[in-house]
Amino acid sequence: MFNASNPHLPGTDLKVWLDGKIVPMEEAKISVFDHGVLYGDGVFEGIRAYNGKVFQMEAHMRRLYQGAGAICLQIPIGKEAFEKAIYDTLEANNLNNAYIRAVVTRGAGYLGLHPGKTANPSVFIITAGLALYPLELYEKGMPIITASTIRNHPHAVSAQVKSLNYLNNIMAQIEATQAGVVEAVMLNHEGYVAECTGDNIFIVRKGELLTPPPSAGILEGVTRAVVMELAKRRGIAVHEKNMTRHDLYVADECFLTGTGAEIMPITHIDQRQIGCGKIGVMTRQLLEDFWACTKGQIDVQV
Ligand code: PXG
Repeated sequence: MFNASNPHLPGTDLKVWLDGKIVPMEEAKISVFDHGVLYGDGVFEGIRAYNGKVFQMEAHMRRLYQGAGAICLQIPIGKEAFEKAIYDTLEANNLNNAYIRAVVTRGAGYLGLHPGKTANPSVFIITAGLALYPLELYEKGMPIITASTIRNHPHAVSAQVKSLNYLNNIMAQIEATQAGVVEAVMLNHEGYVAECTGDNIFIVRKGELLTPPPSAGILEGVTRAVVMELAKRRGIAVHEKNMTRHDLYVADECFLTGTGAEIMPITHIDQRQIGCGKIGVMTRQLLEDFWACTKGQIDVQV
């Protein structure tokens, strides 16, 4: 597991916040009877800190608490205490630029689906160094495929709930890996474009920005919301619109957004070249604006 190129991946001395205590990673353990493990019953957030500041903390906390509420899971601490716990964990690990994983599980109980079989929800927070995409990818862009695995049906558990069950997306991620790429577009049950396994998708068409609507069954990404706001501030029209795979193939530009990827230009989809085959003009503008946001030079709260 040890990764010498990233000193904060497992194998080192990470400290983890677990149910109110900061403990060495070896001691950060949860029960095999935790319903998060047995049933994927719980919610999580993937967040980033830039220069010691948690990016879009409020939006991530809102999504976490709303997601928990939607699955009748009472997070045992309040938002303020949660935010403090995140900063305490960053400090304990001496991290300014980090990936933050906040997880709430239904807690340990006994076998059987019913949440009444659990006692107390568990909360843990992992902060780690980032395994970033190589910088040149932000210039060159990357290829993706469309997966045959469809996104969860929007009338099943909402994609807004960032639940601990990501199996559908993992199946699509496996398809991506097998095709030799790092991301895959998932269509929804109607064949419209939904999103990638851990990123939202945008295209540029005739100078306008298009992205699938929440009704397509997507997670409304925090990065997506920031990018939509940045585009509006540049006077770029943004439309939430159902798109087919064909719309992607003939787009002028395409990019993905996500906490890990930030804004990633897409050059090929299913081996069709998109636009000029490298980062497009509008994608570059938005990426520069986004990086200015992460540096605190542009203030956007979503
Ligand atoms: N769609 C899905 C299905 C996601 O899981 C996004 C879009 C982008 O949302 P944000 O809010 O990040 O702009 C996500 C986010 C991880 C990890 O470790 C996953 C995400 C984010 C951060 C880390 O797997 N998914």
